[in-house]
Amino acid sequence: GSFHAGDYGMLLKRYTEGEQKCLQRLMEDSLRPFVPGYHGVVQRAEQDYNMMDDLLTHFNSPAIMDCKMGTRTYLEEDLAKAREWPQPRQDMYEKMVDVDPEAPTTEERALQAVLKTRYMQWRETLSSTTTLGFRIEGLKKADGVCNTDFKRTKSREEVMQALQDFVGCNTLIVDYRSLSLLFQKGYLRRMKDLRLVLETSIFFRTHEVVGSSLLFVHDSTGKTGVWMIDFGRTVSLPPPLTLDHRTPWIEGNREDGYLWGLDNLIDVLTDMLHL
Ligand code: 4IP
Ligand code: MN
Repeated sequence: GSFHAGDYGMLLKRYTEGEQKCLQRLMEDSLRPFVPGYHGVVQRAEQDYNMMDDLLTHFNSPAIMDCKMGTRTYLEEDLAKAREWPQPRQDMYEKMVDVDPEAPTTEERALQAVLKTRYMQWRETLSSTTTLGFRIEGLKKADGVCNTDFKRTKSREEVMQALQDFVGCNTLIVDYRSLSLLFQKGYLRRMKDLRLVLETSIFFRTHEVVGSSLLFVHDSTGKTGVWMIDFGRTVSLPPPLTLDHRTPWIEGNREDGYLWGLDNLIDVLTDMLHL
């Protein structure tokens, strides 16, 4: 994404006002322990950046996984814009045919372009976003090997296999099973803590949270962490509207399926413990 190395322990992300607003509000919310600390705007070479804590600083050669949360990855306002002023995208058409040449409709093929909302919907149904309310976007193992080849990781079994591979990867040093169990238990504890806070957070209740990820980090010392990141597509709701983040989405209700996805992720990881 748009991350750049900052000063030690800090991370700079290309400035957007929307993300700044979210980070500022989150610093005042009960969710604060679950998001990177926000330190304001800095300028580098004429470009503004939001400065936040680099969550990896206190880990040693960490393994990292990014899970995009929710059943919907575009905003309701994007749908409205796409209807009013459709802007077909060639680059997204190309990304689509690279994965599945059969995916475009006849009309899209003629245009050699697709709408962004259509591209996002296609990615949602190809992956586990629609069926489980989250998807694995990418991961990096302790040895530095990256895998972003999860576009078609969809079934519960495929997701479980990828998660198993992720928690089982830091295994060169100590006993394989016990360490990977430690990671799973650490992740489960933290996700359950997060769920409790999400269920009462004022920020969460009053925002449509779309395209946001959970960042999972562990290292060979047995340490684990989970944080909410990426609020570039998180928008506040017009009062008095609130969301429960579990009710299925129908256009107009703004629901994003975030908590339903977290429930499912916790379920999958819990099942893994009992295998
Ligand atoms: C990407 O598609 C992701 O959805 C990006 O979201 C999104 O960035 C890109 O939109 C889109 O092309 P692939 O992952 O299939 O490549 P994220 O940043 O959450 O990864 P936005 O800008 O929506 O955040 P464009 O419009 O930037 O191309
Ligand atoms: Mn983005």
